[in-house]
Amino acid sequence: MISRIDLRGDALPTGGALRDLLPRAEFDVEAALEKVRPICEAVHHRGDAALIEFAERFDGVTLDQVRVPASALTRALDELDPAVRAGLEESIRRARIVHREQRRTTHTTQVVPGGTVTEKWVPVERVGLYAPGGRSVYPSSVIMNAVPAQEAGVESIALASPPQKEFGGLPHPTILAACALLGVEEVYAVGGAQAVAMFAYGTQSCAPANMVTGPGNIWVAAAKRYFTGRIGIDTEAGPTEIAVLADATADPVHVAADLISQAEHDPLAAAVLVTDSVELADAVERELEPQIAATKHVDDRILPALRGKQSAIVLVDGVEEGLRVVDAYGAEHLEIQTADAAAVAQRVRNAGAVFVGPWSPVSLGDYCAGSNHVLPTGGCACHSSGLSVQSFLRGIHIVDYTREALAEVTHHVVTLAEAEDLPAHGAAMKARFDWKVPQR
Ligand code: HSO
Ligand code: ZN
Repeated sequence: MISRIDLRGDALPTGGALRDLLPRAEFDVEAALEKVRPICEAVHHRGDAALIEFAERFDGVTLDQVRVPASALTRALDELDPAVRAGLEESIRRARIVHREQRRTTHTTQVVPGGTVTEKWVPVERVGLYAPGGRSVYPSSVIMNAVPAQEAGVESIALASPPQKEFGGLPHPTILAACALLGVEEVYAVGGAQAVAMFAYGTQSCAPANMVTGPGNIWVAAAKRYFTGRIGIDTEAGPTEIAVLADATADPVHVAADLISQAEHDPLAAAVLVTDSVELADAVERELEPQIAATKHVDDRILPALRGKQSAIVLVDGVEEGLRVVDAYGAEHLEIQTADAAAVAQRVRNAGAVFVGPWSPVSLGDYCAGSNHVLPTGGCACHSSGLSVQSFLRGIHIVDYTREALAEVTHHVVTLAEAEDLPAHGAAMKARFDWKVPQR
């Protein structure tokens, strides 16, 4: 069902060599780039008309406008199952508690007497959020994108989600209801790469955005890469990953359930168990079968995900070695199911988010922990963080020196400018002091 990689015995290799021994899905965004280029160009040149054409071609719906009317949002909220509404409200409430505390305050540093640098945190002006349709209709992801943008103070937030044939060309009603709960009023029935292009270029009905975030399929990821440099993006979201670092104290029922929970997302999803206990590995494998038999999405997602080369049980000599393995892997989600899990979790360097002990499963983080579930995948956790208020802020340095403070440092600037063969830089300093370097 799930392959084993035995790293016991010999000393573990380091760095890239260790990473090469670990499983990972291929997610070739580069190959998709060629296909999204004409889509992006069409949106650039023909705006809404191109979006309407793509809705016909890719989503099988005929739209006369891409903007979703306010009445559709209100209706979706009115018709939302009250229990789902309560769950979404609790998810929003907890996410707000955490993200509100991520706000940054302006800070002024006095570098020298009369010389200050202030770092001012300014939200991005306009953000486009993407919510996928089809297999992954996740109102929870609308929350995870909108809440940090709102708490950062982003003034203009728009959302795009694919038009759905069965809902008369509107995005999925739970996506619309989530928007209504969050107060996101500007919504477009546009999916895929064309949604990213709409936000990047702007069209007749949608103003351009400075940034696009939100998960999507490979076409959305490719479009984000296409526009990198022109607009801001979150990290490219690849298939979901869960790694579990467990020892003999872990409960195999929990471990199996958690591996299956993320395998449920996608046939390319990765589930990796790293353990020093063969007994636990065997018990988890035994446990997978009945649990899978009792769930949904088995043949299309869970089995291909667990059998795929991206998933494995990795056997190691001890928790110490396990830590090195999970650090080399850099999982999107990492669960620590060991004795003294909190202490082990403190030592993790590379992971999108860490879930400590038996009572903090990834599913909690997906919906209601207060943490964000938009996290780096594909090993990007080694250099990037998940979505946060910080993602939507820019820190602007405000430099303010007096005449005296400038005079005092001019000789250094002039010398450095000359060393770089940039005499005009030095001249811009001397111009303020009768074209001389002030005496100290
Ligand atoms: N685990 C997914 C997010 C998600 N789970 C949405 C359920 N709904 C990627 O972090
Ligand atoms: Zn999930």
